[in-house]
Amino acid sequence: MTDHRLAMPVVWTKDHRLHDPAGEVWVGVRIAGSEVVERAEVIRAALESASAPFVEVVEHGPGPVVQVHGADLVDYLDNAYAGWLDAGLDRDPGQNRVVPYVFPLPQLMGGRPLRTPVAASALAGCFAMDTTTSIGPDTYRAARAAADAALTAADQILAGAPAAYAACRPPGHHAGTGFFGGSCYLNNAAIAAQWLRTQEIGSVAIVDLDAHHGNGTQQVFYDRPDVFYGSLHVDPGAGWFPHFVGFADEIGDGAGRGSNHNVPLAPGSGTGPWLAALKSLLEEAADSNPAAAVVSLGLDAWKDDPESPLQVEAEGFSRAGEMIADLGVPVVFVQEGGYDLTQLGNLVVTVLAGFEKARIGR
Ligand code: SP5
Ligand code: ZN
Repeated sequence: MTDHRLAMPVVWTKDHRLHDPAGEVWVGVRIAGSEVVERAEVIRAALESASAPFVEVVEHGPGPVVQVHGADLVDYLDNAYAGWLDAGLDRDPGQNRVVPYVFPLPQLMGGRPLRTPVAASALAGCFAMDTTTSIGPDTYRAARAAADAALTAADQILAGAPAAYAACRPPGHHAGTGFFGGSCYLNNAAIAAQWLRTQEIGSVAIVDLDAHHGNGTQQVFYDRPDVFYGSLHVDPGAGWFPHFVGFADEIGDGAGRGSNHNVPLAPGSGTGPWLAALKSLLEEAADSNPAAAVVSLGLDAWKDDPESPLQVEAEGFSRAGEMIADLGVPVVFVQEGGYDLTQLGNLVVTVLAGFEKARIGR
């Protein structure tokens, strides 16, 4: 643990507590799950220990959210739990969270337009990419608070801060324009990046350090040249979430061709290969000539994280912060995954401290 005192503004909200997934349904079984309330609490404790200046969350309303997500997804997230209760599914069969069971796969639909299903149980499958990302009574309010935290951090750099951190929970990078999943509901990093764009800041580079590929962020910006997306993550082709997306040949489409860069890493990869991949991503990000960067700060590449087989050590996270500083542009750090509750807070501070130490004297 570092003794560095953090200077950058940090945004944290107690409203994350409104979202308690109560475990996750994985391979049909409700398991404890890793995306727990305590995650944001250990992060807060570590930021306090590092004397970081806390900034109040500013509500931005739904406007910046629907710049990224379809109104149908946003309405669904807002109303899904009420619809679930109306259908009585909490009493029979006794499921107190929204969990999908049937999915309108493209090959099922045969190109026909999706009809909105009457059953609440079926509606969930129109928006969810997996069964693990349950919706509870106030999940939507917590997700909106997380987006507001990211937006508030973005406002800090617009006001001249060299960097700001948002302790977003639930995380966001798996959620796309019209779907949610992977413990994510609204894509906080994408919402912050798009917000920076609408404030006429010039192009934005998103660098995603989470151990999993940010399939949602990639999808949101896939055909756009004005927002670069780069991610290093455990190889989905080696059997890891999100399984279907995150391969090296996904380079963007149309005008966005060349603005997407994935570096899949073999399970077991440690600090050396992880930093080498980050270096190449940051070089590509710099080539896009960004005016600002958004870092999707997952800490689950940590060697003891229960959700990823990557083996990155603490020094790697410190060095990552330094390398991000070398981009030389303002940075919004947005919290994503990270599930080792004993180290998560320390690792967040390690990255941010690495960044600040490298920026001293600039
Ligand atoms: C934000 C983020 O890091 N999302 C990652 C979600 C990955 N979820 C995959 C679910 C796999 C179930 N995990 C079982 C772990 C047993 N140790
Ligand atoms: Zn992750």
